[in-house]
Amino acid sequence: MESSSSKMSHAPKSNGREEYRSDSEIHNKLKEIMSRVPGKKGAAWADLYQYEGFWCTLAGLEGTLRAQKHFKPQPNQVILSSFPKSGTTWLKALIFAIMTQSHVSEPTNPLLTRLSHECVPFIEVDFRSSSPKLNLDVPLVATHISYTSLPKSIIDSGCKIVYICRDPKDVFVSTWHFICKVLVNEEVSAVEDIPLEDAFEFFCHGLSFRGPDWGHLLGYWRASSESPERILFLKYEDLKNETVYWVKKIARFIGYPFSLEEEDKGVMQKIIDLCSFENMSSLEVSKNGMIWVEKNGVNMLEIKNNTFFRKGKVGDWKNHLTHEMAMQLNQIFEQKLTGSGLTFTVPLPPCR
Ligand code: PAP
Repeated sequence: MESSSSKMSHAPKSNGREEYRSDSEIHNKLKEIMSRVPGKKGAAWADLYQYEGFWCTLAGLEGTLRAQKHFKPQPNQVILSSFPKSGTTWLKALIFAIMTQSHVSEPTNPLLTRLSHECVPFIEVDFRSSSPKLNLDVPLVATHISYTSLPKSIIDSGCKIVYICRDPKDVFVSTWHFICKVLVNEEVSAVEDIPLEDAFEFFCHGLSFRGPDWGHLLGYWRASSESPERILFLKYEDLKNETVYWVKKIARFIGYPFSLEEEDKGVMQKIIDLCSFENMSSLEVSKNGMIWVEKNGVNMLEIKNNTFFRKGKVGDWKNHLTHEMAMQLNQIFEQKLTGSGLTFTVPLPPCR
């Protein structure tokens, strides 16, 4: 053990990041992270550890390191990236449908019977498994990994990345509901439930899964500003308000533009309707299906698919956060994003 650990500390560096040549080096790195950094529960469903400036569960970290080592993008690979609870489920469905648009009206369309998370794998989840099952038919994968920690193979390949972010107030509220629902599915729920106020404080300190949110979106924002032809930066609110415009833009960006004929046939509108919150959340698979995710090295977590469909609205934070909480989060983000050119400009309603 000691000798491989010392080998690991001499692992070659690439762009300042250690590269792990074997699974045992990854294992040792995880042990080092666990021992060096105190795990913190934070606004999450499991303990969080810090790696390259971001908080993550142990399972997520293992997947990240494995993806860094093993993931090789296909030619024409498209990567969907997001901070958790920013619109991933929706964007996965939209891009999957765009890339398979000729099947949009077919009853065998996978999106009708499978959650979009099953159609479009997360690389960090897939590479935790001993037999990764990436769908090679559609070169689309997703990730919650920060830009800093993306596999170097993705950066070097120059493949297209579509990033989605969301008003952090709605991200927080969505995250908190998700944690509560996930915990309710577990037997320990009653003991581990996190009060909204506590989760909020954690979130404001960046302590959430893949947090801090501001660091995550700034990483992609800056990379997108430097290489707009490689990274398309979207906001959930824009996609909600101007869906047609953004779906067209996404399709063109990833190299699957709608032809005039397809537009005339209403293919784009069919995709939008198929992936709408109303349609997706009412599908049998969304209402009654479930997926399993790995919680840590030994346990599996059962998540009901309906957990991924709550309200799907812009501004639901108003029903959960006080004016002071909203101000606090706004101020944190304003300060963190200063000078970046990125804003979340939705003004707060007057204090009641
Ligand atoms: P993930 O990071 O766990 O994959 P993600 O899909 O990014 O979650 O976020 C879930 C949010 O997207 C939920 O928001 P809410 O809690 O504020 O309601 C969910 O309702 C919303 N969502 C899921 N599907 C859609 C959709 N088709 N259209 C719009 N919003 C959606």
